[in-house]
Amino acid sequence: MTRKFGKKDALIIVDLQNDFCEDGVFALKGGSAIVEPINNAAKQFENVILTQDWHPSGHSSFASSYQDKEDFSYVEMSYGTQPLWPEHCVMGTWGADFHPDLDTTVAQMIIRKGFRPEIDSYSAFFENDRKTTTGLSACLKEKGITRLFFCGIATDFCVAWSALDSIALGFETILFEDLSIGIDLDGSLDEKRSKMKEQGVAIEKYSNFS
Ligand code: VGL
Ligand code: ZN
Repeated sequence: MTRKFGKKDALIIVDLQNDFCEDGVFALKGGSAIVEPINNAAKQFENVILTQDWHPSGHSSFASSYQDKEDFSYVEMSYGTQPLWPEHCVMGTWGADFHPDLDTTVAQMIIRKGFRPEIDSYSAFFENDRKTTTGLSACLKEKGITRLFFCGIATDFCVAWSALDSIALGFETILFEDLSIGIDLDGSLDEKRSKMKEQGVAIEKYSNFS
């Protein structure tokens, strides 16, 4: 079989998990709709990597871990301002599982993130303190992978943070925006889209990409 993408390319499918899709706590619209197109795209890649948001219960990014905080409010952490989320992707629960229709068999690697209680982790490369590494960059570089394509959830959080780190780490970086959906908290979608463009992330439609 000839694939569209080569040895130096990888598709990184971010957080395509139940809690971000229609039946989960975030209940984002459009989660289920991107699963089949992502499965088809993944068949065109030799290198496919999944990320999985994977929190212990009582995680510091959950509003419920504080006395008087509401979902989608903010708190100051040692590493900066952190939005507080509903309890989601608790390790080992249904919400943390990948969407049941996602073809996970093609993935070479699953990067779990957010498992340290005191620190959130959006990017596939670094936790939110921007220092603790997941090891993904070294792993990709050792394999000779130079071009990374991102899709999944959420465009304005885990996907954007991953794509921005990817560019900063020297990978050619492409976002498939038609294979991604966002949360859009207080204008975060526009903000992250501009930032990605400014930093050199190519924002493309998989359906047009050749
Ligand atoms: C995400 C908020 C909290 C994401 C993860 O996958 O974008 N967003 N945890
Ligand atoms: Zn999370």
